[in-house]
Amino acid sequence: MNTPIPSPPLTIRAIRSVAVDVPMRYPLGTSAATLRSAPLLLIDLETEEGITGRAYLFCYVSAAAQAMAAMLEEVARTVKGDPVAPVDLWDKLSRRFRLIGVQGIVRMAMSGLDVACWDALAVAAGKPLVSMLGGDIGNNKARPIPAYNSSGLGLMAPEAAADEAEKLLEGGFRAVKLRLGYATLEADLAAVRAVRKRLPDEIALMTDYNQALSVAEAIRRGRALDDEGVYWIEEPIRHDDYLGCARLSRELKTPVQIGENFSQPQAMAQSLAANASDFVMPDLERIGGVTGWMRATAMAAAGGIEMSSHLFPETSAHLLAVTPTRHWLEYVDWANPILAEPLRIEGGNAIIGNAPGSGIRWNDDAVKRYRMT
Ligand code: SMN
Ligand code: MG
Repeated sequence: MNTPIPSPPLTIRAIRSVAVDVPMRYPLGTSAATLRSAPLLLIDLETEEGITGRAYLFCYVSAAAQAMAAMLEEVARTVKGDPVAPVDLWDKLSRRFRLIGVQGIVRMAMSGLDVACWDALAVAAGKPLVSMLGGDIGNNKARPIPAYNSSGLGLMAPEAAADEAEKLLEGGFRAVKLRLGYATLEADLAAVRAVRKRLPDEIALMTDYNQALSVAEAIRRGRALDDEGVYWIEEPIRHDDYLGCARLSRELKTPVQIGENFSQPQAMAQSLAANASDFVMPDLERIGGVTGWMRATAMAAAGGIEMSSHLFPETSAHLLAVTPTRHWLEYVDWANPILAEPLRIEGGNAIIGNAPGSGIRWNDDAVKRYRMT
């Protein structure tokens, strides 16, 4: 009989964070704001045992990075000396932050800790994160993780969008996402038609309104898009108007996609109960890290609803590999400059490496270069 060698439990010593602002290759105009750089908060979870867990948060606006770092310091004070047990830590922190509310940047800081904890556990076990969660890398050949390139295709002139769409297919992608929400339906149609015309028919074209429309306008524009070869219409209206989304899902032929704004799995439960969308796409830092994602996968699987990821392609690839109803990985190259080894895409699919953990390690020179002052 083999005698198992117990690995020591990990204990939280400190959480360090560094804010960086990484220029984007393609500026991203959305119906809400234009992003020219990606403000990221890089997290190192240090343990007494010498193992480090890593994660990053997407801050959306650079001013938020400081606030998120401050929240993370409060998280660190709350969990210092605790075992690296992410489910228990989520519980403890939910209690600690009940008065301010586990939402907004509070829940983002908690998610950052959660992702770093899971990374540390996997690194300590010497296994890729997917294996820690009960999956097998080998299976990804039999059932790949298709990725769409979302690194660009903001609001811009139709022919410029078509040019950029072609560039985004480099590297073998078979799907891209176009941002919509121009001033008029005609302008939306012009962008979709220019891109669709330039792309081979078998390339999927997702679209994203970033909550720009009223319900009535979304029905009008959605009907017009129904015959334009669009794969999904994302966040056409306010993200939390589940009844409105349900009406759109019923009335439009094109699938409605929502989920990046689900705040913890509870929001996704409410959305599913309302039949708000055809597909879901939770976001790692809003759903509650790896712990929240795994709870969300159970609901999607029980409801038989296809589940994609939002941002964070490196960790999300591991998570989709253990998501029974896995659909598309959203690929963005925004963190690539500060990563020692960016996520690989081959033949349009995400490739999970054999490195222990999520595979996130920093390119220290680039971190120095892009550090916020
Ligand atoms: C998005 C995400 C993050 C920043 C800008 C735009 C968009 C998406 O909603 O789903 O990619
Ligand atoms: Mg979106």
